[in-house]
Amino acid sequence: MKRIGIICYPTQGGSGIVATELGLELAKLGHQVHFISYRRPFRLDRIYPNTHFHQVEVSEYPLFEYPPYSLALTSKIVDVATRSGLDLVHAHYAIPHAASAWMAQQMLSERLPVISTLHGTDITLVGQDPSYLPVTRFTLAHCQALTAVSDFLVAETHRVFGAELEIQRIHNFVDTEEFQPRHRPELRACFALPDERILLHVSNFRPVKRIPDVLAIFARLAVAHPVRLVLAGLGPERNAAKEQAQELGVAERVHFIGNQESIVDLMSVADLYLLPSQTESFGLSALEAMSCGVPVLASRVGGLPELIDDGETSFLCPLGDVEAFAEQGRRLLADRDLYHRMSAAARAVAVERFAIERILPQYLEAYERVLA
Ligand code: GMT
Repeated sequence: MKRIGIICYPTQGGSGIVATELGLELAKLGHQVHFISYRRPFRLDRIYPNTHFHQVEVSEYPLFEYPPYSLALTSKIVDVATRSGLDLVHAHYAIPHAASAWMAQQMLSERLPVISTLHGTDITLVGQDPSYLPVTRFTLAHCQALTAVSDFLVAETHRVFGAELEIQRIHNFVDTEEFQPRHRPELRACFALPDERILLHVSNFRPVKRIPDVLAIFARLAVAHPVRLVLAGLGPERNAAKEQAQELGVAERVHFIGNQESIVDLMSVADLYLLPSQTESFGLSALEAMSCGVPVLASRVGGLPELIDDGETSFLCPLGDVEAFAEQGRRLLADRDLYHRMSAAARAVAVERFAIERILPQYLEAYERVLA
C-alpha cells in the first residue's frame, strides 16, 4: 500500500477527470489517495474508501492583487506529505502543479518524489507563454518522472522543452463499464422526437474547441436531416455560439444545457459526437463517446489519430473544413449499416486499447520506478 498525493484541477476539464478517475482506481487497489486542489474534484462526488480530500485555501490580503495560489498549494502539499506520510506526489497539468510539487519537495529535503503528467494545453498553449515558460522548463527537468497522454504530446514537449527530457507516453483511459452503450429513450425525449438524431458536443467553450465549426457543421446537416444539437458545458464562447445559432437559423434545434453532472447520460442520448478542435492532445471526451458506441467526427490534429482509426472507428477531417465534417456526418446519418459497424468498432477499440485496466498498470509501473 502506498500513500499517494494527487494534485489536480477540480473542474470538468479532462486533466481533472483523468486525475480523479486514476486516484479512485488506485484507492480501489488499497492505496491511500490524497487529492489536493482548491475545490473537491467534480467526479469525487461521494465518499470513496481510501480517498481523502485536502482543500487548498488561498488567503486574501489587500496587498495581493493576485493571491499566490501556487504558494498556498505548496504549503498544502508539504502539510499533507508530513501529516500523512506521502510516498510520492503525482501532479496533473504542469502549471502550477508540477512547480508547486517541486518546491514542496525541496522544502522536504527531497524526500518526496514527484511524477508529473502533462495533459495538453500546459505544453501546447499556456506552457509556451513567456510568463510561464522558464518555470515550466525548469520543473519538467526536475521531476523524477514525466508522463504525457499521447505520442503527439511527447513529441510536442520534446520540441518545445528539449529532446533530452525522458517522457513516458501513457494514453488516457475510460471506465468501459460506466461508459457503455445504453438505451435511454426517456432522456432522448428531452431533446428530440423519436425520428430525430442527436449531435453532441461537450467542452469548456474555449477558442481551441472551435465552437463556430460545431455550429456550422450542424447547420449543414440540418438542411437535409432531422437533427438536434446538444451543447453541454460553460465557457467564454457560449454567448457568441447562441448568436451564431440564431444567425444560422437553427436556434430552435440547438440545446445549450450548461455543465452536466453525468457525461454518460449525455453520451447515451447522442448519435454523433462532434470534436472539430484546433488541437487536442488526446481528446478524452471523444474516447468517452466511443466507449458508449457513439461515432465521432473529429479534426485530424494532435493526439486524435492515436485514438481514432479514420473510417473504421470514427471519422477524422481536415481542420476547419466544415464541409468535410458535414459530408461524413451525412454518410453516417444516411447509412444505418455503416453507422452500426462504426459504433461497434468504436466501442471495441475503447475496450481493447483504452480501458482503465489496460492503462492503470503503466502508472503503477511509473510509481515503482520513481520510488526505486
Ligand atoms: O480540453 C481542454 O482544454 C481541457 C484540458 C484539461 O487539461 O483539462 O484538456 C486536455 O487534457 C485532456 C486530458 O488529458 C485531453 O484529453 C485534452 O485533449 C487536452 N486538451 C487539449 O489538448 C486542448
